[in-house]
Amino acid sequence: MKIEKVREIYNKPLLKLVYEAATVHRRFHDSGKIKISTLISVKTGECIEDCAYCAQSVHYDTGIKPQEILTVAEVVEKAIKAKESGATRVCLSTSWRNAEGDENIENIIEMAEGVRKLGMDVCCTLGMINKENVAKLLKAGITGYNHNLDTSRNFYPEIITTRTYDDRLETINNLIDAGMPYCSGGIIGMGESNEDRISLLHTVASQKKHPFNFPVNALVPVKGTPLENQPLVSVWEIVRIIAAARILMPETNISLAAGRINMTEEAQALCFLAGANSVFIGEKLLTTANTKIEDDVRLFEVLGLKDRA
Ligand code: SAM
Ligand code: DTB
Ligand code: SF4
Repeated sequence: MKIEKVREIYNKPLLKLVYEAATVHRRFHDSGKIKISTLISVKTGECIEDCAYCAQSVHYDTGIKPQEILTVAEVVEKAIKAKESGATRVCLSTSWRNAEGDENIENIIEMAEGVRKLGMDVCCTLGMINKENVAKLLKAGITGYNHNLDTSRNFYPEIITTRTYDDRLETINNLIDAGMPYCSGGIIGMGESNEDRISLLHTVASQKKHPFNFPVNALVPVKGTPLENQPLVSVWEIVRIIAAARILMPETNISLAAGRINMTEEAQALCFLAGANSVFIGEKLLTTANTKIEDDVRLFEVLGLKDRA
């Protein structure tokens, strides 16, 4: 796909873009369904990477409490609570640079087994990973792996210096080659330009396989990080990237991931109209606050959105 094509879609008048995206959405998906997931931060903080947006990087003094890896029982307990709130999928997250070491992988597999017994899907996001370990996770019934490209190749070094864009792409390739459904998207509101967002969309949409999920995170500015003073990104920008992604990757699910807490319900509704069909529910995302569970339940009811189990 040519980048000009992505640019042309991205720059359409907003309502025209939303209408086209909504049309594509209805052709490929049941527009009354969303996937409701919960994040469990199974290992928090003291990450050696320097991602400028992240509360968990050891490079910034963000005041979060580091937490060594949770036990299987603790993870299952959190998953039970999430299920009671209406989540049907759990995403296990770790503040690891990469997923390696037999013990660590075994640990995650045991957690996943415990959660699967509750009848929930399990995804994970454990940093960079090789094909061999992906195969182990796949065999254990893990149904997805998140690894975000975050932004464009050009803007990436402004945000992360401890690993390269090609490192990120290599993990995505490992996931594709091992047959693991992968989830990869980005963050907007970090000071990137429209051209950076167009480039991110172009890169993801040009992979040999589209991700099963494209998360759109609106930066949640975290005190102590280099991006703490970034102004909140406008809702129109969030809607625009969702709509463009929906048109470019019609079969991919799109998550309205971080940042819902800073959006009105009407703004979220517009995102669902434009093709977003996945959200995280729960008191917290990983380290930052999320929308209230009861507000979400009510919003989904009002909008006529049911979980796509
Ligand atoms: N350590 C793993 C990794 O980086 O792949 C997994 C966890 S990491 C926190 C997952 C994703 O959360 C990041 O790729 C980023 O897109 C998103 N994220 C982290 N902090 C964020 C923030 N403050 N605002 C918005 N998105 C954020
Ligand atoms: C994704 O793209 N966003 C989620 C999930 N995948 C792992 C994480 C959002 C984290 C928001 C910041 C925090 O709570 O620390
Ligand atoms: Fe570490 Fe992931 Fe945060 Fe980057 S985004 S600092 S890799 S936990």
